Amino acid sequence: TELLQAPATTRDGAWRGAAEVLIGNWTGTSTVPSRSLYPHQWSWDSAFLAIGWRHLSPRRAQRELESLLGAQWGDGRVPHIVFNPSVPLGAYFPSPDFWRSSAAGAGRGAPATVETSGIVQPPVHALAALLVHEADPEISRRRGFLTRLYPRLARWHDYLARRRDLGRGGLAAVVHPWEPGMDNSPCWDGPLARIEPAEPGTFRRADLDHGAATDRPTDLDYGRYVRLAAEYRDAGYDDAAAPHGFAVEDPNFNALFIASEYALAEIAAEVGAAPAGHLARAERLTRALLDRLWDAEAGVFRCRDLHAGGDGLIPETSVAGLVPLIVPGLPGPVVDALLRTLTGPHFALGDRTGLAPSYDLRGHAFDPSRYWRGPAWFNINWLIERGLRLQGVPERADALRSAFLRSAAGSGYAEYVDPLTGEPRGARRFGWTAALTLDLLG
Ligand code: 9WN
Repeated sequence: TELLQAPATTRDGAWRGAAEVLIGNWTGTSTVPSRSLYPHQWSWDSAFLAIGWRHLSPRRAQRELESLLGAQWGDGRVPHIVFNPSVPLGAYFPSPDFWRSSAAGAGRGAPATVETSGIVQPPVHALAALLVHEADPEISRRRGFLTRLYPRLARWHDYLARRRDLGRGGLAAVVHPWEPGMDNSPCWDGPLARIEPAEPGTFRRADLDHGAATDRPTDLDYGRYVRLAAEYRDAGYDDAAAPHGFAVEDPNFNALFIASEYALAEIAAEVGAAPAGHLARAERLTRALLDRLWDAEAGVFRCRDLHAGGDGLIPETSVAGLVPLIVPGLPGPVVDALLRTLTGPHFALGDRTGLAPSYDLRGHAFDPSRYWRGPAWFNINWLIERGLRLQGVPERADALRSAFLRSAAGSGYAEYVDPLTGEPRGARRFGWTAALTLDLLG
């Protein structure tokens, strides 16, 4: 019964549609992003899914995060995919026989009984855990939810801080384009150009069985993704030993790290641990984000290529550079500049669909249908909505919330939409689109 307590309002249609998607994508211990395209458990998807589930079933929301954190490696990393053993190997590429986590990752403490990938995704989990707890503190306390999760979340953040500060400037670096979650962002074109693609005949893309080739990354991108992942695997997923031909500091990844570190401080206080270390780390990360990635002239945070010469700042304007709006305590001029960029000609928030595109509308690589090279994504728009509230512009947040709800329900809970026309793209009945709809409906 807990599952179907719909609010008795005219918003029922959207609420029911979104609830049906979550229920349909639930496997018993977690939720697939899509039954067709992504039939396993993904890391940052799970965090967003839990944020939605808390409105339907706080228990399932907790299970979602517990099952993900249950596949954590001994070194603290939370893998970007946890594979469902009952799904055929050919349903998704790269499959467990590519990653070989239990064997190749044994030295890093990969689980022996569940197969996972060996890379990570943005750390949204502590933020999600706190929001799930707040939805029903009583069930959460009774189940010892935060008490059990806190040490795992703390080790996850320690992994990022200790093993992934490859630039030695205080931020966490990503070592594969799948890690920031924006696979084919134009930001990676420069760093990826140095990577020799894997031979085309050596792997088979399963994504093209379900998705239109023009909406997905290219074969050349995939060749490079495969090469980088294989090299990391062949180094035993050891961050100190791997060649890391791709190493980038991403503002979206690090902004989420900061927001989650603040959440971890609150979680620590709830479970009787010390919050001070988490607060101090969140402040240090914020200073590093400003020092290393802020481009005052452009009014946006940039990605930094750790293998490039000069300052390494990548001259592409991605929505990743606006997500730091979710970071508390940014200097006023930085917030003002971010708001100007968001509403100006490059992102035009409020125009057309009302959603923020994933990449500069005027950028040379802008493509309204190809994945992270232009389309509007719902998780990112949810983060920006949250950022607008945090930064004290509730009218803008309200408008974005309405645009989100209209597009999400109107697109059949699409994975992403054309930011100019609102046309649905990618998978339908997509997990986080539905989950975050529930969250915005409240
Ligand atoms: C690779 C599951 C994931 C999201 C990512 C999105 C996409 C995978 C893919 O799907 O990536 O991890 O096969 O394209 O880019 O953000 O977590 O929804």
